Amino acid sequence: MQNNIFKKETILNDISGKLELHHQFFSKKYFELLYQSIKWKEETISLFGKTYLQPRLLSFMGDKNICYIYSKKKYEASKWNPLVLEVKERIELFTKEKFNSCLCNLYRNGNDSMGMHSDNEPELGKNPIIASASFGATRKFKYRNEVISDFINLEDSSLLIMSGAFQHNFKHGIDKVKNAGARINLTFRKIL
Ligand SMILES: O=C(O)CCC(=O)C(=O)O
Repeated sequence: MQNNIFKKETILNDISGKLELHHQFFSKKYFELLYQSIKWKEETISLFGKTYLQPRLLSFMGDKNICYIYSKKKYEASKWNPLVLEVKERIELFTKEKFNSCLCNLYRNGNDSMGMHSDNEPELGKNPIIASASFGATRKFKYRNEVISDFINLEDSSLLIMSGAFQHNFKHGIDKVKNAGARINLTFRKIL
């Protein structure tokens, strides 16, 4: 049975973008199951002519023939993991939006991170809605523009919805931190 007792927090809701956080949105079962069942991969990233390993493990999945160009690298979607599909369906029921792909990130510990960036690739459309599900250790989600620099804690089983002009006006990322346990983040996207 789904847990429907969750708390909504509106972090940002104006012309610069919308950020909405739902605490305890998912059942607690997911972290371990996703950790075991997703085929996590090390991926490289090219920066200023040099190639580095990304500081986390990844998996990109989605509907047939979906590809995504992210950090100048093309990812072809693998088949949906049934649990990721279950999470997606729960989000779709709630948001009344449809998603066709998911970028899965595994932060193995506090040394893993994600640099500040915007998800503003043209294939996501003008004001994309991105649904971001977090499982496992709490990590700080930093976001900033020229005026605001703030963070929110993304706890286990929470759902963050980024929408409106957020990707055009803000960068976001996850810094390294001391002594964090593993965390999984699933970001559901609609690739046009
Ligand atoms: O791990 C997170 O919460 C951030 C994920 C993210 O920014 C992304 O996948 O683009």
